[in-house]
This record gives sequence, C-alpha cells and structure tokens, in this order.
Amino acid sequence: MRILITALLLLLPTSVLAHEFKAGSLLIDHPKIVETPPGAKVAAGYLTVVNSGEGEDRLLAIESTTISRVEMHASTITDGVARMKQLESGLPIPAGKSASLGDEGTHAMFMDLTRQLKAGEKIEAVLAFEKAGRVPVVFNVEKRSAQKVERHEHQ
Ligand SMILES: [Cu+2]
Repeated sequence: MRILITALLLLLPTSVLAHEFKAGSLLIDHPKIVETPPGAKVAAGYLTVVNSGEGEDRLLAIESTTISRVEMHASTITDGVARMKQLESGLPIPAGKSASLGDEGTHAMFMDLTRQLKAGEKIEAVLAFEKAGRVPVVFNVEKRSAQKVERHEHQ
C-alpha cells in the first residue's frame, strides 16, 4: 500500500501539469479554448487525441454543461472567404495515430455564449467517442497565441 501511495504521489504533479486525459487506448492532450473578446458569441477550441490502440475510433460529439451548444467545424477558404461546415461524421482517430481538432481548419466551436470566456477559466466537457464512450475532460481557456490567427465567419 505504501508503495502504491508513493507511486501516486509521484505521478500526480506530472499529470496535473501535462493536462491530459486517458480513456482506454486513447490519450486526449491539452483541450483548450481560445479566450473570447467581450460580446463574442462563439469560441474556438482545440485538442489532440492519440490512439495507441489497434482499432480506429471516432470523436462523435462534444458536450458541455456550461456551454449549451458545441459543434465540430471545418473551415475552408473559397475565393478568399472563410466558411465553416460541421464535421458531419465526426473526427476519425486512426489506429496508432493521432488526430487533432486544429488540423486543416478543424476546431471545436462553443456556440451561443452568454458571457466572455477569459484566460485561466476551465470549462468542463464530455467527449463522446464511438468506441471509447463518454470521456470527461476539461478545456483550459487560454490567451490567443500570436502566431496562430484564427479567422471565423459565421452567418
Ligand atoms: Cu466554427
């Protein structure tokens, strides 16, 4: 028992810092939401899922108790205009690979915001996977990074 407790104590600081979540052979790395300007109705979120298993899985939906509507979007730029559409069949997580909301214009979209989301906040959510099932995670709200400019046009 003492060995177990020591091991847990050793593990704890690392897992808190790394901000990641495990579900079976899936590892969900650093879910984050970009801080919103005052009055914004939507916020973009990002995460990476690493699949160390031998079967494909799929992120089907994101739910949050504090934000009523969360969608998964892909944005494309056609004739200089950014448009977004829902990822109708979710985000595939190939076996032995990783996939990110953040790759190729994809993102989680937290909609119908009733207040500003500020850096340092933590938003609880549940990721619904086809095989791994429902996985509770926490999205950290972070400042918009200087290098990565997200452009959003919602109609
Ligand atoms: Cu969007």
